Amino acid sequence: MESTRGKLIEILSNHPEEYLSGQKLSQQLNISRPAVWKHMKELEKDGYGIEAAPRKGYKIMTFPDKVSSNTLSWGLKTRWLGQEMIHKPSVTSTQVIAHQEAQAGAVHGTVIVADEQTKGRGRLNRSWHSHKGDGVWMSIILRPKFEPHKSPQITLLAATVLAEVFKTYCGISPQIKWPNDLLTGGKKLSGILTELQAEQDQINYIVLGMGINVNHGAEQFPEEIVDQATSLKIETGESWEIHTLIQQILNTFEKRYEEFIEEGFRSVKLRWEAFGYRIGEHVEITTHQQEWSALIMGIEHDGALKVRDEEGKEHVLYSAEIKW
Ligand code: BT5
Repeated sequence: MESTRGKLIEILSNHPEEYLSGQKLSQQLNISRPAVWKHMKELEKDGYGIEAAPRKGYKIMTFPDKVSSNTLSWGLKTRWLGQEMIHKPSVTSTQVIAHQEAQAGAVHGTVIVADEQTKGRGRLNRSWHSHKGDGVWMSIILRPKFEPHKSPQITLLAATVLAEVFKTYCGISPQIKWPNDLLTGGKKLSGILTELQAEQDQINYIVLGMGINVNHGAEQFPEEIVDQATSLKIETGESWEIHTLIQQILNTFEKRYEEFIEEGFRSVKLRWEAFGYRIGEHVEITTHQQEWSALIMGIEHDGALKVRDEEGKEHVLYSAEIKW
């Protein structure tokens, strides 16, 4: 993060054992000493523990476990994703804010994060429960140059990114239920919602929403989903810092998105199938409100679901619901 406060935190954290004088900091940052003091107060508001010792200077004592646009940005290793970071304590849905921001011209890679959503949404007008402070409720604005028909591939890409982070960073073994559910232990840990604003052959923007249950105990889930929902804490027995988890996701997403743009869906497909839910098994599927049995074969080169019905006939599905 290139802002003055970002530089200040970088200097302080590079000198964990030392007091740095207000004068030295003001010279390094090219700002006045009162301005240094003001930034320190802002850092304290963000949850940083700063010790100010007379005649010695400032020293950082503790880092915050708090989500703010500052804590989300510090330490983020991306080049474009999340360089514009919007954090809100409470929103109806980060998707709604993202659409507003995108329509007002927000740049590719803008990220919107909320502590709470009062009207979080899933697909097909379903709702998404977003308990305050316990999860990742985030939307990313993308402005890709590819054709609109490829946009569902972004959902699958996002699912592989989350699966990769859950596996490598949190040490769990997630599965991806086509197209947008992340499951672990047979329960839903995370959901993805991709919304598109496009003309016939051109995407204006995509809003990619990700919801992850992080520090919920079972008692935080409403009754209607408690049997089917889980959280990282339930699965691992540990609490997770939300802003650090978001940074892991953004760092990984930027890398995988760039690979996808350069190499196409091939790299996503391989990774997706490695995490695919019940590949090679018989499941119940709903398409156009009809339920039928099928064997999941995998996904097509474009991300569609490939199944074989009971008569042995193969189908390529662009819209379907797999029953758990
Ligand atoms: C999804 O829809 O799974 C997409 C969820 C996307 C949520 C993110 S949060 C940030 C951004 N802002 C939003 O407003 N949305 C996005 P779908 O596949 O339709 O699944 C919805 C169903 O999952 C619901 O009908 C419930 O059965 C179940 N559900 C709702 N909340 C849940 C939760 N927190 N954990 C697990 N399952 C949940």
